[in-house]
Amino acid sequence: MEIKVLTDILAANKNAAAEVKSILKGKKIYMIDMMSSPGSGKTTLNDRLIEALKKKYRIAVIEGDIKTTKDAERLARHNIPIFQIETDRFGGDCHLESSWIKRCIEQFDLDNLDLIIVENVGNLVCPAEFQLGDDERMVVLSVTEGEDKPAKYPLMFNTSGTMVLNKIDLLPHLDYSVDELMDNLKKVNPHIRVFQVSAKTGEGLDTLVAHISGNIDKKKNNA
Ligand SMILES: Nc1nc2c(ncn2[C@@H]2O[C@H](COP(=O)(O)OP(=O)(O)OP(=O)(O)O)[C@@H](O)[C@H]2O)c(=O)[nH]1
Ligand SMILES: [Mg+2]
Repeated sequence: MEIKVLTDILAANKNAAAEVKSILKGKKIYMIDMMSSPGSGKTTLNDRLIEALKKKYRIAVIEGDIKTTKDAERLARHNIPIFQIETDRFGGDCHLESSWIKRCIEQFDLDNLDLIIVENVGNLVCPAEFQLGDDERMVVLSVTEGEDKPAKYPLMFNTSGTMVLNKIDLLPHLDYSVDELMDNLKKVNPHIRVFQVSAKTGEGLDTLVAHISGNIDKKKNNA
């Protein structure tokens, strides 16, 4: 008997990502893969973004964590479709995989959605390697993590189209150089768009909301 071994897990993930992309293209739904280290503020930012965007757009969320449904519970007040993936049930992976995203989106009412926000597992390494079939890879970095992160974790920053620099309300209390961060970032990815925000105070969020709205509209209007 021949025993078959799945040798290329990234290739399998890529295939499922292409299927997700094709489904979302057919339904003209925009999808964001939001990634960051644990605690950079993804759920806090999501809460703000949903609040601002839900007046105009129909939104669903996929939450990725190793364990607990805490983040899904934090967003439950919005009364939108939310899936929580606990990777602990699939071996405790430190990232989401596209086949899981496919299974989630197949259960959403895709004819009544404009935007899907995926909050990936908090990790600055693994999620970068796994494409999900999204339209926008968004890395969130908070100012308490240091200026060197793009240099130390280049894959995350050079495969993302957008970086959100969060917690800027803390800048007056820190010895932190935004210029130094930008230098490190541009060396790794000169084309990345950057938004400086505070998910706590709301500062800078209007520009980010306008950017996302523009992209949702663009996808809707493309035949
Ligand atoms: N001062 C400040 N605190 C923030 C901001 N955004 C988030 N926080 C705080 O940072 C902590 C972590 O925020 P979360 O939103 O849970 O971070 P997360 O990235 O979703 O965390 P994981 O899902 O565990 O990876 C919480 O105590 C938030 O209140 C911000 O803009 N400014
Ligand atoms: Mg979270």
